[in-house]
Amino acid sequence: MKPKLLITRKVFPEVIEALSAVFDVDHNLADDAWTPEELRRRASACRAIYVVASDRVDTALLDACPALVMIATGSVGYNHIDLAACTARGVLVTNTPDVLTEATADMGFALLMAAARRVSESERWLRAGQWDRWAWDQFLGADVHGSTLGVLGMGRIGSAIARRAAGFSMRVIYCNRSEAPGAAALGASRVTLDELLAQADHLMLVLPYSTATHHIIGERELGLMKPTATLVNIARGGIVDDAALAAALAAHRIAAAGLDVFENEPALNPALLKAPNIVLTPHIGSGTRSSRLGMAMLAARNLLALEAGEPPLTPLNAQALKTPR
Ligand code: 8YV
Repeated sequence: MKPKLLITRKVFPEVIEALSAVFDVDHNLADDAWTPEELRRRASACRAIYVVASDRVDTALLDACPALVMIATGSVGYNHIDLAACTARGVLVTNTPDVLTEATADMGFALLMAAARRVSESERWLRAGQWDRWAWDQFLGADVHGSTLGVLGMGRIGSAIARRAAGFSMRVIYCNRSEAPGAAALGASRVTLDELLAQADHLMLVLPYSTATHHIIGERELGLMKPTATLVNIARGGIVDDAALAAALAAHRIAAAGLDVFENEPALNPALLKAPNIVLTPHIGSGTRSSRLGMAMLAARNLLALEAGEPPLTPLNAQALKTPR
């Protein structure tokens, strides 16, 4: 009998095909977002679960799944998973780093350009039929080329953004818990958070979400930014206090924002929808076909490796394999 695998969201057919050769797959073809109760019920007899970032893997789920040995998340972020609880129970967790780095960095730049140059705001105005003449001072934005880019969180995606910034002749500063390897070679210098906020013409958030980074950008931090600055969040909702950001934009305390992630997404703080110069996208940072297929396949290859008795490709808690079950 094949081991049971639950796939919580509809995924590419080639991924299902590869997994079905080894697993008895229960696939959420309807692509409904299950409640935690529904997820627990469906996962209870499973050996492995293939989740996405909107699925919460907590002790209640782990307790409901006595046969569980592995969680593969189709995301690089893993703040939705109680990693310590998984490790304690000997449940291996894998994520999908690297394959989405470049696509997500592209999206960071897309949001930066669109927000700084008021692309969405002016398009909304044009579509509303308000364009009756050209004017010298219409929708003047901020220069991206030659400006100072602040990167909060200089990991793989932050470094990919810094590489792009070189092509725009930008000065790059970053804030990270430690000196980022390779940052100096990219011409990026490390500063404190307050220095980053005060000096950046454009601020890019690329750090993981945790209790330590919850609302790391709030009213105080927005107040330290330049009134001409752009804020871009391609990391996680909750890193920014969305209510404080909407208030800062409405009061022109900063000039613009580009957001791909939100607190409580897919619900949005209604104040963000009313903010003047804001570009909003529905968590599509990694959303190119090659990147999403790469992520989905990497998650699958991790699952297949486990069943083949091979080491996982991208484990988050390899030590779980040693925990007696
Ligand atoms: C995913 C992401 O598309 O990888 C991540 O952490 O945020 C996105 O790239 C999304 O989370 C789907 O699970």
